[in-house]
Amino acid sequence: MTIKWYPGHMGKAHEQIAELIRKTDVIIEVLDARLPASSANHLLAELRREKPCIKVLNKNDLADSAVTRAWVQTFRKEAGVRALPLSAKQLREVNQLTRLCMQLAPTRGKPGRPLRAMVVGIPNVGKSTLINTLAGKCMAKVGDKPAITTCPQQIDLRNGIILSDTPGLLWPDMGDQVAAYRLATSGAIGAGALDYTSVGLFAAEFMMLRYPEPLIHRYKLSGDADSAVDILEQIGRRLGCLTGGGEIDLHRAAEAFLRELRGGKLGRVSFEEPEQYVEKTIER
Ligand SMILES: Nc1nc2c(ncn2[C@@H]2O[C@H](COP(=O)(O)OP(=O)(O)OP(=O)(O)O)[C@@H](O)[C@H]2O)c(=O)[nH]1
Ligand SMILES: [Mg+2]
Repeated sequence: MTIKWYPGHMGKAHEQIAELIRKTDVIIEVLDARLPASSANHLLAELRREKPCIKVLNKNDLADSAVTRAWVQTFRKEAGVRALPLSAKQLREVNQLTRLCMQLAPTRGKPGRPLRAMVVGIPNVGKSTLINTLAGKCMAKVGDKPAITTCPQQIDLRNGIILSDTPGLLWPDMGDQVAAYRLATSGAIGAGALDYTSVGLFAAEFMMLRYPEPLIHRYKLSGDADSAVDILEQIGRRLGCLTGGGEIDLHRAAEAFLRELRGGKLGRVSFEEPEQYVEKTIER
């Protein structure tokens, strides 16, 4: 099934971000550390132009640390870009952002000349969580599903920095369906726009190829699981996802499996690596 999700508030958010960006000194683009290429929004890259940018690789607690290190090296080669892996709930890690913002806009952050930073990124990536950690209190609404924030909000950190929280933004045409499936696996796409079974099969196949040990270990998979359907069926059996008639309910199995994968129950996982990104860019 083709994944496409661009609810009405996103078109409006795109216009609002375009307007706000003109008065912004530093852009904090929040990426998902597990899929830094697929979670990068080309619409935001176009809006950003030459503005200094910090690429935050968030949810780093869930990502494969060796792969994150490779991504950081890749992003550091981009002009005007700083890359910072972190977990938005960890104050010590998040505090590095304040210092980086000041470095990137040294004439700002003074009385009468606040530094204006805008936090942008795809839905459910942790933008509002990051802002709440920086603010030291719950200023922005947070939730474990996409499209929690639906209009921009300004938050004065009272340290010379004014932050804008913005709604998660995707793009109308999801031509790259591998990227769309990675986004869906991570939880960035609204549940109503998803066929859970297809996404669960995609994720099961990926895990079997890239991280087979935690998958086999957690669900005690038998050796005859040689297709994605077999794997998801075995997972469904283990997790007790059965229909009234005792058959395996693949939809429920996919939902339960994705919940576990997203919650880190299968260990730290990255869905893409920089070499794949470079190859893909060259192909285009
Ligand atoms: N494990 C982990 N979870 C995180 C992290 N940051 C945020 N989350 C969780 O991700 C979910 C989404 O967080 P939000 O801050 O609402 O995300 P958002 O980017 O503001 O989402 P929208 O407003 O919908 O665009 C919440 O359940 C957070 O607790 C992180 O670094 N690690
Ligand atoms: Mg939000």
